[in-house]
Amino acid sequence: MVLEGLSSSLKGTLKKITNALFVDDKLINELVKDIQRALLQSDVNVKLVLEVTKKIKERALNEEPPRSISKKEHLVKIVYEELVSFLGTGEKKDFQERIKKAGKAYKVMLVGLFGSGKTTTTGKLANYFKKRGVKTAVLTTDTWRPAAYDQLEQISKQIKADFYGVKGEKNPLKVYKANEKKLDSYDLVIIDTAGRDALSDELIKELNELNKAVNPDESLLVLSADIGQAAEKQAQAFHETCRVTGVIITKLDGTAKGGGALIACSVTKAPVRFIGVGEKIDDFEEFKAEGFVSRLLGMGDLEALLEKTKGAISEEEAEDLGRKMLKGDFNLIDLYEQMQAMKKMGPLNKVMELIPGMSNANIPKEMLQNQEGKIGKWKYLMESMTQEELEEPDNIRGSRIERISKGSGIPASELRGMLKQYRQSKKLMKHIKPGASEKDMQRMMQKMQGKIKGFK
Ligand SMILES: Nc1nc2c(ncn2[C@@H]2O[C@H](COP(=O)(O)OP(=O)(O)OP(=O)(O)O)[C@@H](O)[C@H]2O)c(=O)[nH]1
Ligand SMILES: [Mg+2]
Repeated sequence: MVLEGLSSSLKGTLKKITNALFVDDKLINELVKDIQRALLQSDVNVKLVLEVTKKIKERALNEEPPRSISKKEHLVKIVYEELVSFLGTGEKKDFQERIKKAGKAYKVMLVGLFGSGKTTTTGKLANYFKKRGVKTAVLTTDTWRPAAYDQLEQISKQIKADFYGVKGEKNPLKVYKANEKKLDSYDLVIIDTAGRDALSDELIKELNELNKAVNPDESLLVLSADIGQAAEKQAQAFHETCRVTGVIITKLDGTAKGGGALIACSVTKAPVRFIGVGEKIDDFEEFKAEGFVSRLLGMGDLEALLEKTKGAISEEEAEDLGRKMLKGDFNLIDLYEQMQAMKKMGPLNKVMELIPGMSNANIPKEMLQNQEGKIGKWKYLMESMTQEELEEPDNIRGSRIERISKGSGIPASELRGMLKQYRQSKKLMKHIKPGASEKDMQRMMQKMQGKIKGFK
């Protein structure tokens, strides 16, 4: 996990919320202090830390939670949302979309300090887009470091990307001019540049000239996570030279200071687009604030789960099912429908990973796989039942079990399991009083789905 330290302190903080008896000012104050401490330890600038925690506090004290969630859940949601907006500043553009629309070679120039990871990232980025079917070339304009040419050539070979440069040439502008025509036939051209100190005039002058000649569609600033807060000054200086359109943070795998770098570059108003999380070519991810914060907080990919649930059952269907259950006429068909809805969300073990708290649950893989197979078997079993049996499963006993098992070709043990699960689900419903509120209903649905997943 990237930013292990920050993640574990934030998780600890959220646990405090879960364990608290109720939400009061004391809990909110404690929460805010904890988050401040966690962010400061991750080297985030004090001023920014105060800004984000002030927002969290204000919302926590003043906002009423929506009817569908509890106060505690609402508090977690506020923390999540504020951290996402904190990390996800700047305009997001769909890279691939822009490459497609450009109608000419889309030029991306990587700039940054010495050793920040530009050359490695040139390869990672090329690999990323090549895999997505984009015709990609890489060009080295690093004429300062003697081995720069060979380094990028080597990486390009490894990922089978077309490589351009002029060996021995000392002037980066000439290197670019010599290759300009050939590069026009690509969809995407990634240009590696020499490392420089953003605050050194001579190097900045050279970068400025190259930038004018290339006129890149994107200038991505490559920053190593270990510079922490110092990222801010560097980002600003690079931005003034060549209008930074996005940032790539590298080496997030190796430092506790990454929080500082991730946040500091927000001064450029350019979003973090990718992150490097290791030395290997595939240790590279597109950066999405929502997913990143969910992972930091240990909530699984909450957003992705919500997306998936949307496609699964419509609200009306869920309401229908809910009403039936309240009336107590929940039957096997409804149980089957519910299983079907869950199946639509994707492979169960994948769905589990996405459910908050579930990714850590020790559920054997085989059990989840069995669960998937089970739905298919249930279908056969149900096809061998009479309408009455489907509606009154409690009547399925003795010889009926044998008949259904024979008719469907599914072992009787499987049928007994299905009936057991039905009874468990039905028992859960008894906890609901007549006239139960929407909120009770939702809670129960959640519980029930939990039971179905944990089915033994
Ligand atoms: N752990 C880790 N190492 C990385 C990552 N990205 C790059 N590196 C390492 O950082 C070192 C420097 O990387 P380069 O790509 O050569 O950096 P550069 O910015 O091109 O360096 P100059 O051209 O000298 O300015 C290399 O040893 C890389 O393997 C990353 O995401 N994680
Ligand atoms: Mg380099």
